[in-house]
Amino acid sequence: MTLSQLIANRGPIRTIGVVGMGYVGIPSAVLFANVPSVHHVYGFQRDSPSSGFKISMLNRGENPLIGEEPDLPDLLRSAVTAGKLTCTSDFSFIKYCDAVTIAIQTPFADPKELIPDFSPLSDGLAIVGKNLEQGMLVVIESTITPGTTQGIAREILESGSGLRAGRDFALAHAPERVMAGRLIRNIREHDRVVGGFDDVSTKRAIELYSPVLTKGRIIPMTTTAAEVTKTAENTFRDLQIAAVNELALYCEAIGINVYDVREGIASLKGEGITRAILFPGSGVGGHCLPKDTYHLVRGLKVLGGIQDFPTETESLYLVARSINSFMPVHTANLTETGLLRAGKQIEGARIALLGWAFIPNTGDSRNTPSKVFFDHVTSRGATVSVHDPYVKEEPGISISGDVEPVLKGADAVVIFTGHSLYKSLQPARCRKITGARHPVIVDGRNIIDPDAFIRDGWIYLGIGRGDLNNHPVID
Ligand code: SAJ
Repeated sequence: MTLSQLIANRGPIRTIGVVGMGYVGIPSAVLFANVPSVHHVYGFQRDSPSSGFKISMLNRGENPLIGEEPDLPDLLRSAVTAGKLTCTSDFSFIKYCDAVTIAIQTPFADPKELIPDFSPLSDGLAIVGKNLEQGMLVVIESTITPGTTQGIAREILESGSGLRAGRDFALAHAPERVMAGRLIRNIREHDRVVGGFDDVSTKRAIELYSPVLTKGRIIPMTTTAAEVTKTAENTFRDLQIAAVNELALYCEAIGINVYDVREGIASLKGEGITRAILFPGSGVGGHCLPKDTYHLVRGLKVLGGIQDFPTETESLYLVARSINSFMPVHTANLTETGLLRAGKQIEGARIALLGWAFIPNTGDSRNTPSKVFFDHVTSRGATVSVHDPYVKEEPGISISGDVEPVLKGADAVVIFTGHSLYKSLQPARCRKITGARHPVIVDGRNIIDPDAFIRDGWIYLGIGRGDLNNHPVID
């Protein structure tokens, strides 16, 4: 019997399994469960010490994710109340599903070696393989190195089940494109790239995702093209950020204001003209950009492609990564310059670090560049106290939710995250709290008014602010 016949015998997708109750899995499961034609959704979650608590929370209709997620709580409650969503650590229920999606993180064990830590995903694939039945659809939503779906993922599923992709079960990659704070909207409104192992797999995956899309449309392609799309779309964003970060360093070196230049460049408009100039900053964090470039570059090795490329030339994408990874160090260099102008050494200096989250007004601190800065200046002998209005805890680092105790006695104040709260910092009041005659302020996100602080006697330095970084100190 062909795969098409096996799928036809199953009929429409009625029972769905989602493996991994995280930022991607939970909104996915909730949206699938709210599709009228879907009978039941199982949210699969290992009962691990760090995440097992989510199972009972979700079954009570409570959202375990931190931060505001519009629409998610209501959709979750209605799905659970209707009895259409069950979370469980019993993965044997996978065999009752018509389709299973896998949304498990693929972090890098060591980016230097370009080796991702596939163990969590491989474990998830192995469990799905063990419970795989003929005619089922398996979709990987995690961000993966190009070549993974048709490569090791397919091998794990086939060896675990004794079945063959494309013959006995459908296989696809439909990368997630969600951002904390707008999970439901992103899934509904972003276009959905769907890469099938073969046309039958693509068709079945389109049937799975179409009902949850509102504005978004399906973009069908092969699994490898889908894997490259996802990793490249984040690589391109990292590249754009690196381009403006290098421009900021250039403007500092020649004493001009990068924001004047940015405004000038952005003014070039018209059909066919694109200058997506982004914003320079103290670094690039998050669960996407710091790692997806390495996934993309590694894809060439996995797929064994021989790329025609200029000799002795490093990948542009890896150069972009090194520029963005340098920005927290540059922020530390600006801090040291400011301290020297205040007659202080970085060794023994007290630094107030404002902002631990990697994006403004959230508690998400994954791969935060603040940590790179913290480690760098601490290794140079500085004492750092950290404030963040949203991030409550970080292993090994104490974070205060109250800004005044962090400012107290500080020789330098460094703004690392563009939290709105920092826009209202009052120069005179903050300087009084520091107790320093000419405290240093380094603005990593262009969020404060430099003149107000300079007029009050602060030593100001800002990323890209070559026009101000040597300003006279006002007594
Ligand atoms: N950043 C800059 N300058 C910028 C933009 C961002 O320094 O102009 C820094 C941020 O401070 C942060 C990091 O880059 O530390 C990442 O910021 P982000 O806005 O890219 O946030 P992410 O990592 O959550 O990116 C997500 C990605 N979405 C998905 O993977 C589905 C990314 O593809 C999106 O482009 C991005 O959201 C978005 O556009 O909002």
